Amino acid sequence: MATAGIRVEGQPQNLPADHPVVRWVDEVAALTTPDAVHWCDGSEAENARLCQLLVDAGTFIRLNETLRPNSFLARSDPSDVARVEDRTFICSEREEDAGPTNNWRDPRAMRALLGDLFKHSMRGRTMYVIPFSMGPVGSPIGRLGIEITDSPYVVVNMRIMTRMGKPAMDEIVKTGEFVPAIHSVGKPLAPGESDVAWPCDPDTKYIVHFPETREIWSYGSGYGGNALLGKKCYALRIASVIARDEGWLAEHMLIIKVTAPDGRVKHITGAFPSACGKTNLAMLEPTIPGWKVETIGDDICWMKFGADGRLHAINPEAGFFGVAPGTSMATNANAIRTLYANCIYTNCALTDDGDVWWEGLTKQPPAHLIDWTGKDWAPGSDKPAAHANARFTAPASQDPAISSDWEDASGVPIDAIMFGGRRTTVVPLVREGFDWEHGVFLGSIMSSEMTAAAFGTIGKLRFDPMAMVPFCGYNMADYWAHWLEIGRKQGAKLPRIYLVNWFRKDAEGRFMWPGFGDNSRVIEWIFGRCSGEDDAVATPIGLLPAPGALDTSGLAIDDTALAALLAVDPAAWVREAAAIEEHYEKFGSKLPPQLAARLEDLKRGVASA
Ligand code: SAT
Ligand code: MN
Repeated sequence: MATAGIRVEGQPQNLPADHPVVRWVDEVAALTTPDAVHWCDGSEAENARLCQLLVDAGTFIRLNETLRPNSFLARSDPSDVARVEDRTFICSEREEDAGPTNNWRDPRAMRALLGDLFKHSMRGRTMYVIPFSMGPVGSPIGRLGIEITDSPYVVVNMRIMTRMGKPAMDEIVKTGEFVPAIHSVGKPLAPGESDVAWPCDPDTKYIVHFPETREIWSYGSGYGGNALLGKKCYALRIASVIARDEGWLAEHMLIIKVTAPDGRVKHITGAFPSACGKTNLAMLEPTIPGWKVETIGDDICWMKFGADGRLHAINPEAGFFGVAPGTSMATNANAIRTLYANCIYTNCALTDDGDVWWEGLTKQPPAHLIDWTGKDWAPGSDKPAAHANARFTAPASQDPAISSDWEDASGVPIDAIMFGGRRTTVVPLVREGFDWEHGVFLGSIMSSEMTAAAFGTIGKLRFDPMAMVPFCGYNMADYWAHWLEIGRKQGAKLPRIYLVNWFRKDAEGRFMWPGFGDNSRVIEWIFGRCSGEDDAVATPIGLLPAPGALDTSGLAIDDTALAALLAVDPAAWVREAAAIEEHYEKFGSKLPPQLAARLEDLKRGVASA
């Protein structure tokens, strides 16, 4: 190795010294100057050793072995609690290839800046080399990566979230293909300097993507998608670019398998912005008798055409990095059951008997807790005990609702795609696109109302097309063009596309639709449509359930509310169309003409309705 003097552990025997992986690891070590390099094999023994190391360092608290076997709680630095979208960069050669929804920096300038930031950034630490596979190892839809990190917390999380270790490295040696991802918490240690429990750089963070060379560099944060680089950075931002170039789709979608009472099966994906209950929907327990929903994925979906002309999907991840607050036996029993053991909790509260707690887990909070900042907490406190973005990292295999085909290497054939925003007005409970192109139009106009007073724009629409605004690695308008291109593939048997909205409110501000398990009623209608049922009515905004088509038996919902959930108010849609036009204007001449034409159709349709 060029990095003479550095202790090296676990370098794979089958890796020739001149292999590109070895050269790259040497280069990164020469730049970041760690004390040691550890090549991860993903074994139980390695994991146990790292978890103990994290306990000894004060990063992890081992939870009660009876209540939560082999589980740990971490508390982050209060400045490092979520993804940092304003510090996320797409450094394409040309600015127009990043587009108006991404932060762009010149790649040369960014490389120079990163070179300075990463210089000696791992001093005093161990540099871990994490080989991983997104998707089952060897899957024709999956892909390989290597994350280099100075955070053992990242290693043990990556082991849950991806297929990490020796089998992935063997595949990398065999194929020579991998996306390189470099991560540093940005807190080098001077000789003799003692570490903190959650090292990070509170002032400087960079989450950087080079789409042309398919590289990821992340500096300054140890949290979630900033640091677990297989997730948003690779599986969405870089993979969306690869997918564009290769003719497939990398999407921010859950994947479910739905089984009807008569045994017929359909697979459905769903794209929803953050905080719309994606994990809940992925683990849904239907309220309509005889129906079954099983989980394939809760966050990311990679879809490729199979020989049958259909889109086949895999979940590239192996775990759930779910929002803990609000998760309970009432809202998501399967998630709670998934958490019985072998999980990592971050920024949850700690109970006196060594268990975790978060707002919503139980109706009554415990009488005493240690909150996510490590301070005593009692009910009535003006601050929540768990951080609002507290997370669990849980193996997907522990989900009792996991589908038997969730690791099918060739993917599951997709019948329907759902898009959904969070709209209290105007947008109906569900509608179907007239065709693929109109479905892409529906995805491109997905929006939510801004609720945070901090934005000073309550009620203003925020458009989040396909729930991909924070995750598309290239120009969003080119991404729409790619979706349209997918629809033109010769011999394609395309999924139907839906736009759903669980969040309508009445004049009193009450939710009009019960949501959760009752969303199975909408899924049942979609299932029927995909089986050729003719129970929709055409409106200017799409195909809506015909009267009586939605099964509401046993639901306490009156006819007026149901009618309102499925109504099209022309005046409101004229205003909506104006907002869509403004949203589209950001993309200038890149906007695909097909989408502009669909907007004109909508305007014409609602004007004469
Ligand atoms: O932190 S993650 O990017 O993994 C989750 C999220 O913010 O959506
Ligand atoms: Mn997500």
